Amino acid sequence: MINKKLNIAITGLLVFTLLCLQASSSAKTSSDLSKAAIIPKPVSITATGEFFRLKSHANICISEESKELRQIGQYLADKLKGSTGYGFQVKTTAKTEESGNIYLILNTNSSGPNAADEGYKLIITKKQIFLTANSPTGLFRGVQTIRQLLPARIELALKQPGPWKIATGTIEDYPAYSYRGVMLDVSRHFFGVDDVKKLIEFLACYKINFLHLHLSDDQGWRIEIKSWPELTKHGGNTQVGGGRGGYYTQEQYSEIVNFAKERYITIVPEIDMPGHTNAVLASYAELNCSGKATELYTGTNVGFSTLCTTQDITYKFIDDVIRELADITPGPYIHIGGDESHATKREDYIPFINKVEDIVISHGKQILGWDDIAVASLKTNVVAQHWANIKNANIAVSQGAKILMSPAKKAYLDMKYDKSTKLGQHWAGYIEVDSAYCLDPAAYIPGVGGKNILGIEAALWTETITNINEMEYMVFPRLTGYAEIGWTPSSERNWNEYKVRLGEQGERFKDMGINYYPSPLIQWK
Ligand code: TNX
Repeated sequence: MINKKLNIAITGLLVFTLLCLQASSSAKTSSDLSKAAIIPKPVSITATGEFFRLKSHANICISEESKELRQIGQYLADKLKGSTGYGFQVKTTAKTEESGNIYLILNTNSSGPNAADEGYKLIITKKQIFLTANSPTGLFRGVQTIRQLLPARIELALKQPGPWKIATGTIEDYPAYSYRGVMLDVSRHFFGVDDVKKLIEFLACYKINFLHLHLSDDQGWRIEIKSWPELTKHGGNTQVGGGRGGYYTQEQYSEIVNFAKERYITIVPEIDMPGHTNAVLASYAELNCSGKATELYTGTNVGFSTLCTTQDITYKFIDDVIRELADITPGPYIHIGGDESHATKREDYIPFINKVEDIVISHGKQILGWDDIAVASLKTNVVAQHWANIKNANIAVSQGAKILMSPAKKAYLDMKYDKSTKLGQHWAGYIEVDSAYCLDPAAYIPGVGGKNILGIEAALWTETITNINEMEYMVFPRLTGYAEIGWTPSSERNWNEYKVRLGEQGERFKDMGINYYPSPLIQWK
Protein backbone atom coordinates (compact mmCIF):
# COMPACT_ATOMS: atom_id res chain seq x y z
CA MET A 1 0.00 0.00 0.00
CA ILE A 2 2.72 2.44 1.01
CA ASN A 3 4.67 1.35 -2.06
CA LYS A 4 1.69 1.99 -4.30
CA LYS A 5 1.21 5.46 -2.84
CA LEU A 6 4.89 6.17 -3.28
CA ASN A 7 4.65 4.97 -6.86
CA ILE A 8 1.75 7.26 -7.63
CA ALA A 9 3.55 10.17 -6.00
CA ILE A 10 6.75 9.53 -7.96
CA THR A 11 4.85 9.11 -11.25
CA GLY A 12 2.96 12.30 -10.52
CA LEU A 13 6.16 14.15 -9.83
CA LEU A 14 7.69 12.81 -13.04
CA VAL A 15 4.71 13.86 -15.16
CA PHE A 16 4.75 17.30 -13.53
CA THR A 17 8.48 17.70 -14.14
CA LEU A 18 8.13 16.59 -17.77
CA LEU A 19 5.27 19.03 -18.33
CA CYS A 20 7.33 21.84 -16.83
CA LEU A 21 10.32 20.94 -18.95
CA GLN A 22 8.19 20.85 -22.07
CA ALA A 23 6.55 24.16 -21.24
CA SER A 24 9.89 25.87 -20.75
CA SER A 25 11.55 24.43 -23.84
CA SER A 26 8.67 25.20 -26.19
CA ALA A 27 7.65 28.64 -24.93
CA LYS A 28 5.05 29.69 -27.51
CA THR A 29 6.05 32.16 -30.19
CA SER A 30 3.35 34.83 -30.40
CA SER A 31 2.01 35.60 -33.89
CA ASP A 32 2.17 39.29 -32.92
CA LEU A 33 5.58 40.53 -34.07
CA SER A 34 5.31 43.59 -31.81
CA LYS A 35 5.45 41.24 -28.80
CA ALA A 36 8.86 39.84 -29.82
CA ALA A 37 11.40 40.24 -27.00
CA ILE A 38 14.18 41.79 -29.08
CA ILE A 39 17.08 43.57 -27.35
CA PRO A 40 17.95 46.27 -28.28
CA LYS A 41 14.35 47.18 -29.02
CA PRO A 42 13.90 48.09 -32.70
CA VAL A 43 12.85 51.59 -33.71
CA SER A 44 9.60 50.42 -35.31
CA ILE A 45 7.66 47.16 -35.60
CA THR A 46 4.48 46.61 -37.61
CA ALA A 47 2.81 43.26 -37.02
CA THR A 48 0.69 41.38 -39.58
CA GLY A 49 -0.38 38.50 -37.32
CA GLU A 50 0.77 35.36 -39.14
CA PHE A 51 3.80 33.07 -39.12
CA PHE A 52 6.82 32.36 -41.30
CA ARG A 53 8.05 28.79 -40.73
CA LEU A 54 11.70 27.98 -41.21
CA LYS A 55 11.86 24.57 -42.89
CA SER A 56 14.59 22.11 -43.84
CA HIS A 57 14.67 23.17 -47.51
CA ALA A 58 15.30 26.84 -46.70
CA ASN A 59 18.26 28.62 -48.27
CA ILE A 60 20.00 31.83 -47.38
CA CYS A 61 20.05 33.93 -50.53
CA ILE A 62 22.42 36.85 -51.00
CA SER A 63 21.57 39.50 -53.60
CA GLU A 64 25.02 39.65 -55.20
CA GLU A 65 28.18 37.61 -55.11
CA SER A 66 30.76 39.16 -52.78
CA LYS A 67 33.05 37.75 -50.14
CA GLU A 68 31.48 39.99 -47.53
CA LEU A 69 27.85 39.08 -48.22
CA ARG A 70 28.74 35.40 -48.44
CA GLN A 71 30.44 35.68 -45.05
CA ILE A 72 27.31 37.23 -43.50
CA GLY A 73 25.11 34.57 -45.11
CA GLN A 74 27.41 31.82 -43.86
CA TYR A 75 27.47 33.37 -40.36
CA LEU A 76 23.67 33.15 -40.27
CA ALA A 77 23.69 29.61 -41.69
CA ASP A 78 26.20 28.53 -39.03
CA LYS A 79 24.08 30.07 -36.26
CA LEU A 80 20.95 28.19 -37.42
CA LYS A 81 22.46 24.89 -38.51
CA GLY A 82 23.24 23.09 -35.26
CA SER A 83 19.91 23.51 -33.49
CA THR A 84 17.64 23.07 -36.53
CA GLY A 85 19.75 20.33 -38.09
CA TYR A 86 18.96 21.87 -41.51
CA GLY A 87 21.65 22.09 -44.19
CA PHE A 88 21.26 25.76 -45.15
CA GLN A 89 23.07 26.74 -48.33
CA VAL A 90 24.19 30.26 -49.10
CA LYS A 91 23.14 31.03 -52.68
CA THR A 92 23.57 34.10 -54.83
CA THR A 93 20.42 35.18 -56.63
CA ALA A 94 18.83 38.43 -57.72
CA LYS A 95 15.41 36.71 -57.75
CA THR A 96 13.31 36.69 -54.61
CA GLU A 97 10.29 34.57 -55.55
CA GLU A 98 11.20 31.17 -54.18
CA SER A 99 9.36 30.48 -50.99
CA GLY A 100 10.83 29.42 -47.65
CA ASN A 101 14.08 31.38 -48.02
CA ILE A 102 15.81 34.13 -46.09
CA TYR A 103 16.92 36.87 -48.51
CA LEU A 104 19.82 39.17 -47.59
CA ILE A 105 19.61 42.13 -49.93
CA LEU A 106 22.21 44.86 -50.26
CA ASN A 107 20.47 47.93 -51.64
CA THR A 108 22.77 50.92 -51.68
CA ASN A 109 20.01 53.08 -53.19
CA SER A 110 17.51 52.78 -50.39
CA SER A 111 16.47 55.94 -48.55
CA GLY A 112 14.87 56.84 -45.23
CA PRO A 113 16.36 56.71 -41.74
CA ASN A 114 17.09 52.98 -41.86
CA ALA A 115 19.34 53.65 -44.86
CA ALA A 116 21.91 55.07 -42.43
CA ASP A 117 25.01 52.98 -41.80
CA GLU A 118 23.98 50.01 -39.61
CA GLY A 119 20.27 50.52 -40.40
CA TYR A 120 18.18 47.73 -41.89
CA LYS A 121 14.64 46.78 -42.86
CA LEU A 122 13.22 43.34 -42.18
CA ILE A 123 10.06 42.18 -43.91
CA ILE A 124 8.66 38.84 -42.77
CA THR A 125 5.83 37.32 -44.78
CA LYS A 126 4.26 33.87 -44.52
CA LYS A 127 6.52 32.75 -47.35
CA GLN A 128 9.83 34.60 -47.08
CA ILE A 129 12.09 36.79 -45.01
CA PHE A 130 13.60 39.83 -46.71
CA LEU A 131 16.40 41.64 -44.93
CA THR A 132 17.47 44.80 -46.78
CA ALA A 133 20.25 47.22 -45.85
CA ASN A 134 22.39 49.89 -47.38
CA SER A 135 25.60 48.35 -46.09
CA PRO A 136 26.90 44.92 -45.08
CA THR A 137 27.03 46.28 -41.51
CA GLY A 138 23.28 46.89 -41.62
CA LEU A 139 22.70 43.35 -42.91
CA PHE A 140 24.80 41.93 -40.08
CA ARG A 141 22.81 43.91 -37.47
CA GLY A 142 19.56 42.69 -39.05
CA VAL A 143 20.80 39.10 -38.93
CA GLN A 144 20.99 39.48 -35.13
CA THR A 145 17.33 40.48 -35.10
CA ILE A 146 16.39 37.38 -37.12
CA ARG A 147 18.33 35.29 -34.61
CA GLN A 148 16.44 36.79 -31.69
CA LEU A 149 13.06 36.33 -33.43
CA LEU A 150 13.57 32.58 -33.40
CA PRO A 151 12.99 30.58 -30.18
CA ALA A 152 15.89 30.77 -27.69
CA ARG A 153 16.83 27.14 -28.32
CA ILE A 154 18.09 28.21 -31.76
CA GLU A 155 21.29 29.07 -29.84
CA LEU A 156 21.98 25.47 -28.82
CA ALA A 157 24.64 23.52 -30.68
CA LEU A 158 22.74 20.22 -30.86
CA LYS A 159 19.60 19.45 -32.87
CA GLN A 160 16.37 20.61 -31.18
CA PRO A 161 12.71 19.98 -31.95
CA GLY A 162 10.96 22.61 -34.08
CA PRO A 163 8.78 24.29 -35.08
CA TRP A 164 10.92 27.32 -36.01
CA LYS A 165 8.30 30.02 -36.31
CA ILE A 166 8.69 33.78 -36.69
CA ALA A 167 5.76 36.21 -36.50
CA THR A 168 5.12 38.19 -39.69
CA GLY A 169 5.42 41.95 -40.14
CA THR A 170 7.96 44.68 -40.78
CA ILE A 171 10.83 45.99 -38.65
CA GLU A 172 12.62 49.23 -39.49
CA ASP A 173 15.66 49.83 -37.40
CA TYR A 174 18.78 51.94 -36.95
CA PRO A 175 20.93 53.06 -33.98
CA ALA A 176 20.57 56.20 -31.88
CA TYR A 177 24.35 56.44 -31.30
CA SER A 178 27.16 55.47 -33.66
CA TYR A 179 29.42 54.18 -30.84
CA ARG A 180 28.11 51.39 -28.60
CA GLY A 181 31.01 49.85 -26.80
CA VAL A 182 32.41 47.67 -24.09
CA MET A 183 35.83 47.99 -22.47
CA LEU A 184 37.77 45.02 -21.17
CA ASP A 185 40.78 45.57 -18.90
CA VAL A 186 43.21 42.80 -19.92
CA SER A 187 46.02 44.29 -17.82
CA ARG A 188 44.86 43.78 -14.21
CA HIS A 189 44.04 40.21 -15.18
CA PHE A 190 44.98 38.85 -18.57
CA PHE A 191 42.34 37.28 -20.83
CA GLY A 192 43.55 35.11 -23.70
CA VAL A 193 42.46 35.23 -27.35
CA ASP A 194 39.71 32.61 -26.92
CA ASP A 195 38.14 34.46 -23.98
CA VAL A 196 38.13 37.73 -25.92
CA LYS A 197 36.59 36.01 -28.95
CA LYS A 198 33.86 34.51 -26.76
CA LEU A 199 33.04 37.98 -25.43
CA ILE A 200 33.02 39.42 -28.97
CA GLU A 201 30.56 36.75 -30.09
CA PHE A 202 28.17 37.71 -27.29
CA LEU A 203 28.54 41.44 -27.99
CA ALA A 204 27.67 40.92 -31.66
CA CYS A 205 24.31 39.45 -30.68
CA TYR A 206 23.31 42.75 -29.07
CA LYS A 207 24.56 45.01 -31.90
CA ILE A 208 27.57 46.36 -29.93
CA ASN A 209 30.05 47.84 -32.43
CA PHE A 210 33.22 48.71 -30.45
CA LEU A 211 35.43 46.69 -28.10
CA HIS A 212 38.03 48.77 -26.26
CA LEU A 213 40.97 46.76 -24.91
CA HIS A 214 42.83 48.32 -21.99
CA LEU A 215 46.21 46.87 -23.03
CA SER A 216 48.56 48.38 -20.47
CA ASP A 217 48.53 49.36 -16.83
CA ASP A 218 50.73 49.20 -13.74
CA GLN A 219 50.22 45.45 -13.40
CA GLY A 220 51.04 44.29 -16.92
CA TRP A 221 51.82 45.16 -20.55
CA ARG A 222 49.75 43.04 -22.95
CA ILE A 223 50.70 43.80 -26.57
CA GLU A 224 53.91 42.80 -28.33
CA ILE A 225 55.91 45.83 -29.47
CA LYS A 226 58.78 44.56 -31.59
CA SER A 227 61.02 47.60 -31.10
CA TRP A 228 60.67 47.44 -27.28
CA PRO A 229 60.62 43.68 -26.56
CA GLU A 230 61.08 43.90 -22.76
CA LEU A 231 57.57 45.39 -22.45
CA THR A 232 56.06 41.95 -22.86
CA LYS A 233 59.06 39.81 -21.96
CA HIS A 234 59.38 41.44 -18.55
CA GLY A 235 56.33 43.72 -18.15
CA GLY A 236 53.85 41.10 -19.37
CA ASN A 237 54.74 38.52 -16.71
CA THR A 238 52.53 39.70 -13.90
CA GLN A 239 48.97 40.55 -13.00
CA VAL A 240 46.99 41.49 -9.90
CA GLY A 241 47.54 38.91 -7.19
CA GLY A 242 50.82 37.64 -8.64
CA GLY A 243 49.57 35.32 -11.40
CA ARG A 244 51.45 34.70 -14.63
CA GLY A 245 49.89 37.46 -16.72
CA GLY A 246 50.41 37.10 -20.45
CA TYR A 247 50.26 39.14 -23.66
CA TYR A 248 49.08 39.07 -27.26
CA THR A 249 51.64 38.69 -30.01
CA GLN A 250 50.92 41.09 -32.88
CA GLU A 251 49.62 38.10 -34.81
CA GLN A 252 47.20 37.17 -32.02
CA TYR A 253 46.06 40.79 -31.74
CA SER A 254 45.33 40.75 -35.48
CA GLU A 255 43.39 37.53 -35.01
CA ILE A 256 41.18 39.33 -32.46
CA VAL A 257 40.84 42.38 -34.74
CA ASN A 258 39.75 40.18 -37.68
CA PHE A 259 37.37 38.06 -35.62
CA ALA A 260 35.76 41.29 -34.39
CA LYS A 261 35.71 42.78 -37.90
CA GLU A 262 33.77 39.79 -39.24
CA ARG A 263 31.17 40.68 -36.62
CA TYR A 264 31.29 44.40 -37.52
CA ILE A 265 32.97 45.28 -34.24
CA THR A 266 35.94 47.66 -34.18
CA ILE A 267 38.79 47.14 -31.73
CA VAL A 268 40.00 50.25 -29.88
CA PRO A 269 43.43 49.65 -28.33
CA GLU A 270 44.42 51.66 -25.26
CA ILE A 271 47.93 52.42 -24.07
CA ASP A 272 47.42 54.22 -20.77
CA MET A 273 49.87 57.08 -20.08
CA PRO A 274 51.62 58.95 -18.52
CA GLY A 275 50.28 57.28 -15.33
CA HIS A 276 49.31 53.61 -14.99
CA THR A 277 52.73 52.77 -16.45
CA ASN A 278 54.60 50.76 -13.81
CA ALA A 279 54.89 47.74 -16.15
CA VAL A 280 56.75 49.99 -18.63
CA LEU A 281 58.92 51.58 -15.94
CA ALA A 282 59.90 48.14 -14.62
CA SER A 283 60.87 47.00 -18.13
CA TYR A 284 63.02 49.98 -19.22
CA ALA A 285 65.17 51.92 -16.73
CA GLU A 286 65.69 54.77 -19.21
CA LEU A 287 61.99 55.68 -19.18
CA ASN A 288 62.24 56.62 -15.47
CA CYS A 289 63.40 60.13 -14.52
CA SER A 290 65.62 58.43 -11.92
CA GLY A 291 67.19 56.18 -14.60
CA LYS A 292 66.37 53.18 -12.40
CA ALA A 293 63.83 50.50 -13.24
CA THR A 294 60.98 49.95 -10.76
CA GLU A 295 59.84 46.57 -9.39
CA LEU A 296 56.93 44.79 -11.08
CA TYR A 297 53.63 45.50 -9.32
CA THR A 298 50.75 43.15 -8.51
CA GLY A 299 48.63 45.25 -6.13
CA THR A 300 45.61 47.42 -6.93
CA ASN A 301 46.63 50.95 -6.01
CA VAL A 302 46.37 53.64 -8.67
CA GLY A 303 48.09 56.97 -9.31
CA PHE A 304 51.68 56.18 -8.24
CA SER A 305 53.51 55.76 -11.57
CA THR A 306 54.45 58.20 -14.34
CA LEU A 307 56.54 58.18 -17.48
CA CYS A 308 59.35 60.76 -17.41
CA THR A 309 57.67 63.52 -19.41
CA THR A 310 60.75 65.71 -19.76
CA GLN A 311 63.04 63.29 -21.65
CA ASP A 312 63.14 62.83 -25.43
CA ILE A 313 63.46 59.07 -25.11
CA THR A 314 59.91 58.94 -23.68
CA TYR A 315 58.50 60.39 -26.90
CA LYS A 316 60.66 58.11 -29.05
CA PHE A 317 59.18 55.22 -27.04
CA ILE A 318 55.60 56.46 -27.49
CA ASP A 319 56.14 57.07 -31.20
CA ASP A 320 57.38 53.49 -31.69
CA VAL A 321 54.50 52.01 -29.70
CA ILE A 322 51.81 54.03 -31.48
CA ARG A 323 53.38 53.34 -34.90
CA GLU A 324 53.42 49.58 -34.38
CA LEU A 325 49.93 49.61 -32.88
CA ALA A 326 48.48 51.84 -35.63
CA ASP A 327 49.92 49.44 -38.23
CA ILE A 328 47.88 46.53 -36.90
CA THR A 329 44.75 48.53 -35.99
CA PRO A 330 42.39 49.16 -38.91
CA GLY A 331 39.88 51.05 -36.72
CA PRO A 332 39.99 54.85 -36.47
CA TYR A 333 40.88 55.23 -32.78
CA ILE A 334 43.90 54.87 -30.52
CA HIS A 335 43.08 55.41 -26.85
CA ILE A 336 45.84 57.20 -24.92
CA GLY A 337 44.42 56.76 -21.40
CA GLY A 338 45.49 59.85 -19.49
CA ASP A 339 43.52 59.06 -16.31
CA GLU A 340 44.57 59.34 -12.69
CA SER A 341 48.09 60.63 -13.40
CA HIS A 342 48.47 61.76 -9.80
CA ALA A 343 52.26 61.27 -9.92
CA THR A 344 52.63 63.63 -12.91
CA LYS A 345 52.82 67.38 -12.17
CA ARG A 346 50.09 69.32 -13.93
CA GLU A 347 52.68 71.50 -15.70
CA ASP A 348 54.19 68.28 -17.11
CA TYR A 349 50.89 66.54 -17.83
CA ILE A 350 49.51 69.19 -20.20
CA PRO A 351 52.48 69.37 -22.63
CA PHE A 352 52.76 65.58 -22.44
CA ILE A 353 49.17 65.04 -23.63
CA ASN A 354 49.62 67.71 -26.33
CA LYS A 355 52.69 65.89 -27.69
CA VAL A 356 51.05 62.47 -27.56
CA GLU A 357 48.06 63.84 -29.49
CA ASP A 358 50.47 64.93 -32.26
CA ILE A 359 52.07 61.48 -32.31
CA VAL A 360 48.72 59.70 -32.69
CA ILE A 361 47.64 62.08 -35.44
CA SER A 362 50.97 61.60 -37.25
CA HIS A 363 50.18 57.90 -37.47
CA GLY A 364 46.80 58.61 -39.02
CA LYS A 365 44.62 57.82 -36.03
CA GLN A 366 41.97 59.66 -34.03
CA ILE A 367 42.48 60.22 -30.28
CA LEU A 368 40.33 58.79 -27.54
CA GLY A 369 41.29 59.53 -23.94
CA TRP A 370 39.73 59.51 -20.45
CA ASP A 371 38.06 62.85 -19.60
CA ASP A 372 41.15 63.92 -17.62
CA ILE A 373 42.82 64.88 -20.94
CA ALA A 374 40.42 67.84 -21.30
CA VAL A 375 42.87 70.03 -19.32
CA ALA A 376 45.24 69.85 -22.32
CA SER A 377 44.43 71.50 -25.64
CA LEU A 378 42.35 69.04 -27.60
CA LYS A 379 42.94 68.72 -31.32
CA THR A 380 40.17 68.27 -33.90
CA ASN A 381 38.21 65.01 -33.65
CA VAL A 382 39.34 64.11 -30.14
CA VAL A 383 36.89 62.01 -28.12
CA ALA A 384 36.90 62.36 -24.33
CA GLN A 385 35.60 59.36 -22.42
CA HIS A 386 33.63 60.61 -19.43
CA TRP A 387 34.06 58.46 -16.33
CA ALA A 388 33.94 60.76 -13.32
CA ASN A 389 34.59 64.47 -13.76
CA ILE A 390 31.68 66.51 -15.09
CA LYS A 391 33.81 69.64 -15.30
CA ASN A 392 36.28 67.87 -17.58
CA ALA A 393 33.45 66.72 -19.85
CA ASN A 394 32.27 70.33 -20.19
CA ILE A 395 35.80 71.59 -20.89
CA ALA A 396 36.19 68.89 -23.54
CA VAL A 397 32.93 69.92 -25.23
CA SER A 398 33.91 73.60 -25.10
CA GLN A 399 37.01 72.58 -27.07
CA GLY A 400 34.84 70.88 -29.70
CA ALA A 401 35.42 67.31 -28.53
CA LYS A 402 32.75 64.62 -28.57
CA ILE A 403 31.98 62.69 -25.37
CA LEU A 404 31.90 58.94 -24.99
CA MET A 405 29.72 58.19 -21.96
CA SER A 406 31.07 55.78 -19.32
CA PRO A 407 29.98 57.34 -16.02
CA ALA A 408 31.37 55.07 -13.28
CA LYS A 409 28.18 55.28 -11.21
CA LYS A 410 26.11 53.88 -14.05
CA ALA A 411 28.31 52.12 -16.59
CA TYR A 412 31.18 50.48 -14.70
CA LEU A 413 30.78 46.75 -15.04
CA ASP A 414 33.18 46.12 -12.15
CA MET A 415 30.73 47.75 -9.71
CA LYS A 416 28.85 45.20 -7.59
CA TYR A 417 25.14 44.69 -8.32
CA ASP A 418 24.35 44.95 -4.62
CA LYS A 419 25.90 44.33 -1.18
CA SER A 420 25.81 40.56 -1.64
CA THR A 421 27.81 40.48 -4.92
CA LYS A 422 31.10 38.71 -4.19
CA LEU A 423 33.06 40.03 -7.17
CA GLY A 424 33.76 43.63 -8.03
CA GLN A 425 34.16 46.93 -6.22
CA HIS A 426 31.74 49.58 -5.00
CA TRP A 427 33.65 52.84 -4.86
CA ALA A 428 31.22 54.33 -7.41
CA GLY A 429 28.18 52.62 -5.86
CA TYR A 430 26.13 49.50 -6.49
CA ILE A 431 24.73 49.14 -9.99
CA GLU A 432 21.66 46.90 -10.14
CA VAL A 433 20.25 46.05 -13.53
CA ASP A 434 17.56 48.78 -13.33
CA SER A 435 20.06 51.45 -12.37
CA ALA A 436 22.28 50.47 -15.31
CA TYR A 437 19.32 50.60 -17.71
CA CYS A 438 18.09 53.98 -16.51
CA LEU A 439 21.03 55.97 -17.85
CA ASP A 440 20.21 58.56 -20.48
CA PRO A 441 23.54 59.68 -22.00
CA ALA A 442 22.02 62.87 -23.41
CA ALA A 443 20.60 63.99 -20.05
CA TYR A 444 23.36 62.88 -17.68
CA ILE A 445 25.80 65.81 -17.69
CA PRO A 446 24.37 69.31 -17.36
CA GLY A 447 25.57 71.25 -20.38
CA VAL A 448 26.40 68.18 -22.48
CA GLY A 449 23.46 67.28 -24.76
CA GLY A 450 22.85 64.55 -27.31
CA LYS A 451 24.63 66.30 -30.15
CA ASN A 452 27.90 66.30 -28.15
CA ILE A 453 27.69 62.60 -27.42
CA LEU A 454 29.32 59.96 -29.59
CA GLY A 455 27.84 57.06 -27.67
CA ILE A 456 28.13 54.86 -24.63
CA GLU A 457 30.74 52.40 -23.39
CA ALA A 458 30.42 50.04 -20.42
CA ALA A 459 33.79 49.35 -18.80
CA LEU A 460 34.92 46.15 -17.11
CA TRP A 461 37.97 46.79 -14.91
CA THR A 462 39.41 43.50 -13.76
CA GLU A 463 41.19 43.99 -10.43
CA THR A 464 38.77 41.40 -8.97
CA ILE A 465 37.78 39.55 -12.15
CA THR A 466 40.06 36.61 -12.82
CA ASN A 467 38.41 34.40 -15.46
CA ILE A 468 35.77 34.31 -18.20
CA ASN A 469 33.03 32.98 -15.90
CA GLU A 470 33.48 35.94 -13.60
CA MET A 471 33.67 38.25 -16.59
CA GLU A 472 30.34 36.99 -17.91
CA TYR A 473 28.72 37.35 -14.48
CA MET A 474 29.63 41.04 -14.25
CA VAL A 475 28.86 41.81 -17.92
CA PHE A 476 25.49 40.02 -18.12
CA PRO A 477 22.74 41.05 -17.84
CA ARG A 478 23.78 44.70 -17.58
CA LEU A 479 25.27 44.63 -21.08
CA THR A 480 21.95 44.21 -22.89
CA GLY A 481 20.70 47.36 -21.13
CA TYR A 482 23.70 49.38 -22.31
CA ALA A 483 23.24 47.96 -25.81
CA GLU A 484 19.65 49.23 -25.76
CA ILE A 485 20.65 52.66 -24.40
CA GLY A 486 23.08 53.00 -27.31
CA TRP A 487 20.71 51.73 -30.00
CA THR A 488 17.09 52.53 -29.09
CA PRO A 489 15.79 56.13 -29.00
CA SER A 490 15.30 57.27 -25.39
CA SER A 491 11.58 57.91 -26.08
CA GLU A 492 11.18 54.16 -26.71
CA ARG A 493 12.96 53.04 -23.54
CA ASN A 494 11.04 52.10 -20.43
CA TRP A 495 12.27 49.93 -17.54
CA ASN A 496 8.91 48.23 -16.87
CA GLU A 497 8.61 47.10 -20.46
CA TYR A 498 12.34 46.30 -20.83
CA LYS A 499 12.44 44.06 -17.76
CA VAL A 500 9.90 41.70 -19.34
CA ARG A 501 12.00 41.40 -22.52
CA LEU A 502 15.11 40.87 -20.37
CA GLY A 503 13.32 38.08 -18.50
CA GLU A 504 12.70 36.33 -21.80
CA GLN A 505 16.31 36.90 -22.81
CA GLY A 506 17.35 34.77 -19.81
CA GLU A 507 16.54 31.60 -21.72
CA ARG A 508 18.75 32.79 -24.59
CA PHE A 509 21.61 33.59 -22.15
CA LYS A 510 21.32 30.02 -20.84
CA ASP A 511 21.26 28.48 -24.29
CA MET A 512 24.25 30.59 -25.35
CA GLY A 513 26.06 29.31 -22.25
CA ILE A 514 26.39 32.71 -20.57
CA ASN A 515 26.99 32.77 -16.81
CA TYR A 516 24.71 35.73 -15.97
CA TYR A 517 23.67 37.33 -12.70
CA PRO A 518 20.04 36.31 -12.06
CA SER A 519 18.90 39.65 -10.71
CA PRO A 520 15.91 39.35 -8.33
CA LEU A 521 14.33 42.32 -10.11
CA ILE A 522 13.64 40.16 -13.14
CA GLN A 523 11.17 37.32 -13.66
CA TRP A 524 13.53 35.04 -15.55
CA LYS A 525 12.11 32.65 -18.13
C1 TNX B 1 39.28 53.87 -11.97
S1 TNX B 1 38.21 54.77 -14.47
C2 TNX B 1 40.21 53.68 -12.98
C3 TNX B 1 40.80 52.37 -13.18
C4 TNX B 1 40.33 51.38 -12.15
C5 TNX B 1 38.86 51.56 -11.90
C6 TNX B 1 38.29 50.54 -10.96
C7 TNX B 1 39.60 55.09 -14.79
C8 TNX B 1 39.78 55.86 -15.99
N1 TNX B 1 40.52 54.63 -13.94
O1 TNX B 1 42.20 52.45 -13.18
O2 TNX B 1 40.60 50.10 -12.63
O3 TNX B 1 38.64 52.83 -11.38
O4 TNX B 1 36.91 50.64 -10.85
